[in-house]
Amino acid sequence: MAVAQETLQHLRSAGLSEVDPEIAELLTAELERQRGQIELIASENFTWPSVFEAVGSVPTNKYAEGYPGKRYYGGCEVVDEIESIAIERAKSLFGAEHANVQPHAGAQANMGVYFAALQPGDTILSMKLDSGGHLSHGLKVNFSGRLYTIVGYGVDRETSLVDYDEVLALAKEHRPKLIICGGSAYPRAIEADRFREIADEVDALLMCDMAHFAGLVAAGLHPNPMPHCDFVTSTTHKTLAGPRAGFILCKEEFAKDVDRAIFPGMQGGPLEHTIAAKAACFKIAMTDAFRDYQSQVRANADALGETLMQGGLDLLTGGTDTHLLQIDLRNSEWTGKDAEERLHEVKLTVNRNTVPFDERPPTIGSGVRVGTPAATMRGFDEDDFREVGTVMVEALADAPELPGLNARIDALCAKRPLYPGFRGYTTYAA
Ligand code: DSN
Repeated sequence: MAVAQETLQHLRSAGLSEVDPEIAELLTAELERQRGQIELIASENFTWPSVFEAVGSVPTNKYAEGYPGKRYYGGCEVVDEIESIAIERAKSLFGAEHANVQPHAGAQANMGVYFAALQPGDTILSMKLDSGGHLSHGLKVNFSGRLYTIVGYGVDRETSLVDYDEVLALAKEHRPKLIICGGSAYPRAIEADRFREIADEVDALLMCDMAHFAGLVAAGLHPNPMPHCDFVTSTTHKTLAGPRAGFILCKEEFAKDVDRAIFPGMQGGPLEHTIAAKAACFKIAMTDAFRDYQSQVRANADALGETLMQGGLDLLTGGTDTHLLQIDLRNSEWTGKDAEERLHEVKLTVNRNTVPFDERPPTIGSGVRVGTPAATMRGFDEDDFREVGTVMVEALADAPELPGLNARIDALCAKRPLYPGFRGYTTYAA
């Protein structure tokens, strides 16, 4: 069958569903997927409609290499204002002397700090991946592990908590130029003040990667690492609930180095539409409503943790101070991979994870990481999370009645609709 030739005139005004129905249908399918399951991946969230609007906005058309007032392109007067507002809001939200809001994602934020603070070959002391660190903190196959000498600290075998004596001993032995605290799968508060004492003893710089708990910091529910650190990096799309992106905070003395590291060091044109969305995200994060949301994220994490433990599952550290929990499956029949797949069957979306001293490879893992930010965003309260926890326990028991568990998750999803009123991507047209 002949496909009608698109006219330039039509393309100039047509919406996605007209131009590319295949992709529009898949976007709607993804919306329905998100609506029809319970999102428990600790690093994911459902962002605000206002953020969607900014991400889909006209600065996507604009090149703006450089920084506000110092660009390499004309026509930057409006995006200069947008980026300056985002910078000021980031500084004020976290009490930072300097902010760079251009990193495209968390890994780029971390890379920006390394490029600003280190030379290739310098030593970084960071948390091992299986203890809760992140691949951009020094995994061998990541740029961080390839460019720098990495020394990893772990957690205590009994408590699964950071062993500060070990961190100090390793710092004294290896004299790192940079110490990193924070990670992706550590359920307890990051004590940046204690890391600062260690960094001072060995004259090291200190960076905190607060990507996971930045929203809790903004809400005053997790200690702010900024007063103790030279650099703080973050994403904006996890607990912060903003666009998929990153940013760096630092002391003024490192401002120029950080800015130069990001541009021209490693990125070209900043994504000013995403920076507009970051500005909106920071504004929302300053409100009482956001504090209420984060308080509910925390309360829900405690309710879920208690339910899982009452149901016989082990949690690393026996609970959480944050939005995330690590289920330790080593005393069960389950691997992380199998548990992830079983939970998927009852529409609970999680990710497998290694646990400290894991003998299984990361592709299998002996843990499952869960978090409460996304479901809390659609209105889940403690009772809802107790029901989620009960379904998880039953799904991981012997011979579960899967259709019944599925029906219970369907009921929760119907009770707490995601983006009610949003009809998907089939009616958008200019
Ligand atoms: N930050 C990671 C996570 O926590 O899922 C992804 O790289």
